Amino acid sequence: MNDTAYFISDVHLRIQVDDIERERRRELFLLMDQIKQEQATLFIIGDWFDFYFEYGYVVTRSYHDVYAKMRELVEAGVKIHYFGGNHDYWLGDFMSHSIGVNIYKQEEIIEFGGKKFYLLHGDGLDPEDVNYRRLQSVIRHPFFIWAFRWIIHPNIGHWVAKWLSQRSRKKYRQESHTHLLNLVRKNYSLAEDKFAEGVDFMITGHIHYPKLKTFEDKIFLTIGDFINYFSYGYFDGVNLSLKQWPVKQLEQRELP
Ligand SMILES: [Mn+2]
Repeated sequence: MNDTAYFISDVHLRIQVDDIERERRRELFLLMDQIKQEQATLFIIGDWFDFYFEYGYVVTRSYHDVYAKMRELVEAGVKIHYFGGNHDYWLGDFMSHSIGVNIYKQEEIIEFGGKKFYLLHGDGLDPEDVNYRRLQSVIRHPFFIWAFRWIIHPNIGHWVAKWLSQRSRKKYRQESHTHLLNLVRKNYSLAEDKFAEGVDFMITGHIHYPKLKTFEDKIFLTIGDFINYFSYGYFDGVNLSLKQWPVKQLEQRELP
């Protein structure tokens, strides 16, 4: 173990595995191999999975290779810290005990390599997004989770998830850079509050728009995604930077 770390978010690993998804996983696993070789720490900043729910004895079969890869890293001594996003908030025992990942359901300040990292996926940060906040309080309510687990058949749960994810994908493609950059900027005042409290780096995801902004010696980073940008945060023990994983057979957008 050393003081280097990778920050990945918004991979949105899909329930439906097609050729593009297989290629995306191949690239992700190469990046994970690099993390393993480097004996770095992996921070997942939410929406690693497009849909994630544990039903006691049952887990989603489309992710079996991903579970195995995560386990491989853990067994090789890599620490994985996994912050739930709006798509994979329902992390449970399987992830923490069977895979051996540290799970976080809320924002957290983590000290690593002598620095303070303020980490969170970043959904629900926009105070104007009243609808989302309302939805969030329903789908994270213990009663909803209980009902989803014990009343709705897992296949139906997954169909609903697939349908919802196709809808949000369509909506996503229509969003302009100006709009996304505005969403990013809304986080700056929170970042500055945290910096005043002694935090060195604030790292989020969710917006799918990679952006690193320096505030004197502090840094705000929103990671981007592993769908269009294949971007990630890298901490070398001293500095935090925004990088891109060079994919071979997939389209890759340049950093904005
Ligand atoms: Mn998200």
